Amino acid sequence: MGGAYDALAPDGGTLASMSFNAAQSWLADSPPVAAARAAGRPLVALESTIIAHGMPYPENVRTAREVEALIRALGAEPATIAVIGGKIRVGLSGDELELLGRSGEAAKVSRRDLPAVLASGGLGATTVAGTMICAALAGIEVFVTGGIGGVHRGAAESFDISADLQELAKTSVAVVCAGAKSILDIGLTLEYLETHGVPVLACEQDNFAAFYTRDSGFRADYRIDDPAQQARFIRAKWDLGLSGGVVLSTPVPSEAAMPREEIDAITEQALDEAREQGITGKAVTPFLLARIKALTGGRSLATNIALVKHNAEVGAKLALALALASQRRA
Ligand code: PSU
Ligand code: MN
Repeated sequence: MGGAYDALAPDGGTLASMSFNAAQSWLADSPPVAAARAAGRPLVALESTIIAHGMPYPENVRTAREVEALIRALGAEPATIAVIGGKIRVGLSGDELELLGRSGEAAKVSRRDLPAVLASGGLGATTVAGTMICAALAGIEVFVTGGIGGVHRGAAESFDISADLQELAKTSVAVVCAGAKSILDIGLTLEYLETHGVPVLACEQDNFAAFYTRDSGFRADYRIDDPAQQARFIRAKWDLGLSGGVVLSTPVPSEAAMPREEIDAITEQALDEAREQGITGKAVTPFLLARIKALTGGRSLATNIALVKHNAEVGAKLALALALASQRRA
């Protein structure tokens, strides 16, 4: 920003700095997150849709706490993000996790929904897109989730493409995930990311992961196993001003993966049911997740928990490596 816009800002600041400060008035760090910042400890963002809409109570809250503990044990500080009482909360207390996990009333908050839930003072669980926006505003570079949203099967008709992909195209946060679920068209999801210049990195294997199973059948763009090298890749991108996200895919641990044929059949059935019942819009993904959970007799939940924990370890190591890379340069 500059030129004529400068005249609009008080105190000689630019309009850009003014809007940054205005954004900060909507954010609130938890005491542990504030302490980590003061101590220079790296932060790892976590989403809350997975807690409010992705898993049942009480496993959701227990998992959220265990994931936070894993990140802390590796020397980073977890910052679970949600909208509560008119603020974007960066880091949640045990009571706040409990509220999100059991109220059943949290809105699913993507880019479109963030102003509505903030302005109304309501309760909101942030999606991958919503969490990326909040993480970037909070200065957090690494965000751990389960699976990213993507291009839905049949999107040529339905136009259903997750806002997560648009966000990856523009917001500079590294997103650690176990790939994308096969409820999506994974091939088209990767095409979309390529068009928008979003690099897809894989670690532990060459291929992009498929959430409940390790292998989507599609190659990731680059395989980088070493966190220091992952950090170097990400620094190079952002140093060049190539804004936007980076996807880091890591597969579910073998012992927790589900049999491919079983999950494929169940996914087809859930997709048929969604079509028959006319489910559309933001309800599609939660509907499919809930049906898959029911149709696997809850076994998919154990897989889901295992992959999120594994992602948390990969994300914490990346956050530490990024912090180290910045220190070396300073
Ligand atoms: N994929 C999963 N589990 C999830 C989600 C996606 O395997 O819980 C959630 C994430 O919060 C993601 C959102 O950002 O669903 C995508 O929803 P939609 O397809 O409506 O954009
Ligand atoms: Mn959608």
